Amino acid sequence: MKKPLLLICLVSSFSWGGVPSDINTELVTSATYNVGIRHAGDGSGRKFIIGQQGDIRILDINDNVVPTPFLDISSQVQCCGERGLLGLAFHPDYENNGYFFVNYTKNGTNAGDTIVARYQVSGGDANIADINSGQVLMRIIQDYSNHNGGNMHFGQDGYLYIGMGDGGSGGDPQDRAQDLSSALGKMLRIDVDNNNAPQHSAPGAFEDPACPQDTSHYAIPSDNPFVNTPGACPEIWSYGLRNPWRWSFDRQTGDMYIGDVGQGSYEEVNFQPANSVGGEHYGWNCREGAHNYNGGSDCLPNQPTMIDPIIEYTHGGGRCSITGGYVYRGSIGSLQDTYLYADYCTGQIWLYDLDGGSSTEWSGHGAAGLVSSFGEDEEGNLYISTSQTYGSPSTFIYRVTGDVDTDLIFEDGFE
Ligand SMILES: [Ca+2]
Ligand SMILES: [Ca+2]
Repeated sequence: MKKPLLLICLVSSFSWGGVPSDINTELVTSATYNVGIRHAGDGSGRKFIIGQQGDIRILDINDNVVPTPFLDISSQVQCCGERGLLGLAFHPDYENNGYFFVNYTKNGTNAGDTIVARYQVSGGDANIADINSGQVLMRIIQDYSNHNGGNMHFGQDGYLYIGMGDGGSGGDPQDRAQDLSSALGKMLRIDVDNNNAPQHSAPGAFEDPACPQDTSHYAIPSDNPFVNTPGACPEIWSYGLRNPWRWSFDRQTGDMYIGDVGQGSYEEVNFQPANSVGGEHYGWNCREGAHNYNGGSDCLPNQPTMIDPIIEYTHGGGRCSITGGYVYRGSIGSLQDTYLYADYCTGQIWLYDLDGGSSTEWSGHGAAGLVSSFGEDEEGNLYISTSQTYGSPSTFIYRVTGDVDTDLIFEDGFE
C-alpha cells in the first residue's frame, strides 16, 4: 500500500531479461503420485495435495502432512498414466459451505470416463471430508486413455471452469476439439450453485460426440457463449484445446493462462483476458501452436478466427509436454508479473515476463525431477510438483523462495 509505484517498476525491470539472482527452490515434502497443490481460501493456511490415485492429503501450516487423508476416493478412481484424480477446486465460499470439487477418471461402470463431483467437509473435523457427501455433477464420455485435462478453477465470476482434453489418441482423429457438440477439447464453465442444465440423452457404450451427462446438479450461466447455438454443448466456454493439463487464473487480474500440450512439434500457452466474453477458438486440431497442423487438412469448414498462443516452444532437447503454471503473486519482489511454466519431460522451467513478453529459462532451479504441476497457497507462494522419472509414483513438492518484499506480505496484490 505504501509502496511507491517507482519501486514496482524497478523490481519488474530487474526480472526482465534475466533470471533474478535471489530466487531458488526448497523441498517441502515427498508424496506419492502428487499432481498438484491447492488451498481452500479459508484462512487456515493449509495446502491440499492432489494424489492421482484418488487421495487428497493436507499439508499443514508447518508443512507436515496430516496422516489421515482429507478424502480418499481411490476405490472409485482409475489411475495412472494420464488418468486418475486430476483436479481439485474449492468453492469460493468454502469457509461457509464446505464444498469442494474433484475431477477424476472413473473405474467400474463407464470406466475411463471423466467425473466432476462435489464433496463437502465433515461436520466434526476440518481436516476430514465427508466421504458420503459425494454428488456427481457431470460425466464426460471418454474412449481413449489419454488427454483428459482435468484441471479446474473458480473464476472471479464465481463459476467453475473445467479444462477438458480432446479425448485422446493422437491428432484428435474425430476433430472433437473443433466440434461444439462435444465436451472434449474444451474449457467448460458451469454454475455449481444452481441446477437448470439441460438433460442430454442417455448414451450408448460410446456416443461420439457427446455433451456432459448427469447434468441435474449444476446450471448453465446465461451468458455462456454457445447457449443459443443449436447442437452445441451449452457448458462450453472456449474450444480448440488439445490437452489443457495445467492452466490457471492470475489471482490479481483474473486473466487466464492455459498451458495446452502439443502434438509432435509445439507446446503452447494461450491467454484469455479477464474481460473475455468466451467463445475463443484456440486452434487445435487445425493449428498446433501458431502453425497449421497436418498441413491444415483437419481444419473444419467455417471456423472463426483462431487465437494463436502468447508462448510456444518446440520439441527437441527432449522436450515433449508443457506444464502450465501461474503468474507469480506471492511476496518475492523479483518475481512479480512473471508467469512460470515448465516442460514435463525435461523438467525445464521458464519465466515469462508479462511486461516484456519474453521467456527466460530458469536453469539451476533445483527442483529435481520432471515438473508435473504448479500450485499456489493462500498467500501466493508458488509450489512445484515433480516426479522422479516419467510416471513414477515417487513425487516431490518444492516451494519457490526468494527475497521477500515486506510490502507484498498479506496483500492480495498491489494495484
Ligand atoms: Ca481420454
Ligand atoms: Ca492452440
